[in-house]
Amino acid sequence: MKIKAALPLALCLALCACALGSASAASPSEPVLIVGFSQVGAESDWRAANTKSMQDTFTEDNGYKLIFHDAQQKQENQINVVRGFVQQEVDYIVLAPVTESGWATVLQEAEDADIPVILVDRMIDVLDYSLFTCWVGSDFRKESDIAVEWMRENLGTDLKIVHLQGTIGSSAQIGRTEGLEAGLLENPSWKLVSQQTGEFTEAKGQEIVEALLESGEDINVVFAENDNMAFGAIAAIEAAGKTAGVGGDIAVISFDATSAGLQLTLERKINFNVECNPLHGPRVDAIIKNLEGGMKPEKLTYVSEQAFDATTLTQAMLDDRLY
Ligand code: GZL
Repeated sequence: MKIKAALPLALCLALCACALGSASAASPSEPVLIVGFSQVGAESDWRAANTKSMQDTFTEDNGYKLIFHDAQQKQENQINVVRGFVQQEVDYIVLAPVTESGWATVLQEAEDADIPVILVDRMIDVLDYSLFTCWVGSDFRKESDIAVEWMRENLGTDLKIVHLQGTIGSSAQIGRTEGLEAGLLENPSWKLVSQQTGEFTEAKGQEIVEALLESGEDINVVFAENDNMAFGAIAAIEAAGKTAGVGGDIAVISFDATSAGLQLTLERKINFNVECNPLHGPRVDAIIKNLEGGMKPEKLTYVSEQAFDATTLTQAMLDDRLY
């Protein structure tokens, strides 16, 4: 049963309880909201932390039934599962879009079925913002500008950069690439040795850097658009008998600041790591509870994030972190 979020919460709860009847695991007075979540995949530590945050939040104890789907980084899988959520008449659809384009048709189907769509993490490129209720995620261009400014201040002028891009067409790749490309224009002494996508995976990051080192390319910086590609780059650098990180042959810049990424930053194998916070579960829970209460969420919500310099990072700082 679809209930307009504009109704007072008490009436929503009463109607939900009647509609769900004995099907709900919650007691009759507590509604169970069915949430369909289309996740990008399981390509990185960041993605695993994001999935865990959602699964830890959307539990029956918290009044939800979560239908989780891993799209294995394929947009067609996401479109198909969102269409399935519409047919199942879930109460909410949460979508972490793998790339920005191609969403208008299926989101129109959700809108026609009066099912709110909440976007998390990456953004979509649509003209009509009414196709989604709201978005919560990161400012990827800002993340990249922070990294580039740190490079300018700390790595000097003679930079020979390997750029490991994320999934082409994803907001994280678009924003982080724009930042580096702006930095290359502003710092003409910086040289882009190679720019390739590692699909946010460790294996492809390692493959790219291995091939470049074997070909004798002169490299002194790896700009990896996520931790897992940085992990692969570091493995390749060390396999080639070189050193990565602070005072090493090749400086490494990374994004995500996952626990594994910050451990390598603490070990000074990553010079600088920009956080991209994946803990969207509680944020989406708050949005849904506000919608159920008849409140209208902000259309776009950017999460606040920090950055970590290996030379000032401490174990205590790692101990305090949630992912
Ligand atoms: C960023 C997210 C990216 C991470 C990668 O918000 O979309 O996707 O940076 C992940 O680790 O694969």
